[in-house]
Amino acid sequence: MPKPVFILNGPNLNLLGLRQPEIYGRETLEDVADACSALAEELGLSIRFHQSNHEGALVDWIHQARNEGSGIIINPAAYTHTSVAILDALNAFEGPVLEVHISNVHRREAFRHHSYVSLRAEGVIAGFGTEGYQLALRRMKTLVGK
Ligand code: CA2
Repeated sequence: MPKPVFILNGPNLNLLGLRQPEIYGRETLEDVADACSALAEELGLSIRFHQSNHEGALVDWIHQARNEGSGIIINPAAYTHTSVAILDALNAFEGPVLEVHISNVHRREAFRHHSYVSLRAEGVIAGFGTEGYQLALRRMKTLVGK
């Protein structure tokens, strides 16, 4: 089995399913983690699923993935649009990076249309709801699972 895929989630995603269901749906982050674990098992992958409201914690997990991870799936949430620190950390990671957004950021405010992380990501999924995480995991299997 390859090294685990790190699935990283940024600020406020701990509120998933509890607020703004019209934008982010009714599934909780725990539901998303469970669905990812089940799919990972089916695909013969392992995952490490994390969420933090703190930029530095996300940077630390990306550093950890440099030795311990095969790929990174990241929903950086609001840090998508602001964080050079997360981009720099991802640039120091050698494996594939996939960016996920639950909502279609391009249909929303102009400040959500730019992503620092997209400068590094092999692919971006936006607007597929929480199903986007599973689509990203299937793509990650293609990229790391051979
Ligand atoms: O669509 C996405 O996944 C986003 O990354 C979510 C971020 C937003 O800043 C990005 O522009 C797009 C916001 C995450 C906040 O999540 C909440 C979930 C439920 C209730 C409140 C916030």
